[in-house]
Amino acid sequence: MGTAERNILEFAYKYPGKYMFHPHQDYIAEHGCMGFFDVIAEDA
Ligand SMILES: [Cu+2]
Repeated sequence: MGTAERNILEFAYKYPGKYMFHPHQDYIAEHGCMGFFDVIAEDA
């Protein structure tokens, strides 16, 4: 995605946990841009 672009993504993880994501554009990656998905177990 480009700067200021927005999208809706739907996906599932097999296991709960903390999953890091980050951009691959050098300038912002080198400045520490990153986030985490906090994945919780789905109620049965
Ligand atoms: Cu990467």
